Amino acid sequence: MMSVKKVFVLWLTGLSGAGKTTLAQELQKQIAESIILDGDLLRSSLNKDLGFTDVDRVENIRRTGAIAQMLWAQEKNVIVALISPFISARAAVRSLFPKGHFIEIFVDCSLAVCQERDVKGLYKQTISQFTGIDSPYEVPQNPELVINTEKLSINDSVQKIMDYLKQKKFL
Ligand code: ADX
Repeated sequence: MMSVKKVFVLWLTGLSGAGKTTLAQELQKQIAESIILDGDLLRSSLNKDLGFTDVDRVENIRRTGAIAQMLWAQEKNVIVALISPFISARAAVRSLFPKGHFIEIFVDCSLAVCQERDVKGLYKQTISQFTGIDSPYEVPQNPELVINTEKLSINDSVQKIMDYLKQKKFL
């Protein structure tokens, strides 16, 4: 029988400003052998050639999923912080992993609060094809976890994810 790896992918999806990067960085401090794949960073390097059309976003998600798969196959825990707005593109990435190892986490925060936080000052600009404004965000229908960052502190959010990983015997 093929041995089942004890490593996992945490796929954080949600609007810009929902808290994906912050959560990823806090999780990384607590999870050994973990690597972050962050949308903003990838877009400044590997995915520099991509924009924000639907087609480009699907390609962005596909590439990020491919790297995640490669790292996971080499026994790394992968923490992905990517808007990844499309259900079908996320499902395609999920299909690269054995059941249970791809953990989709909806980082839930209303557009109003993301706009109010406006961490990167992007909402106050008028950027076309912006997720949640004039580009769709498809809410996960059946994610492993929902983390509502309007209601939970960063610590409590991280704890909820760590508890899930312990419950599933990953940690
Ligand atoms: S994704 O939709 O293709 O998954 P990704 O997570 O890589 O997006 O990149 C999102 C980041 O790009 C945002 O956090 C923001 O900093 C920046 N950005 C620039 N333009 C847009 C836009 N039109 N929509 C969303 N994010 C944008």
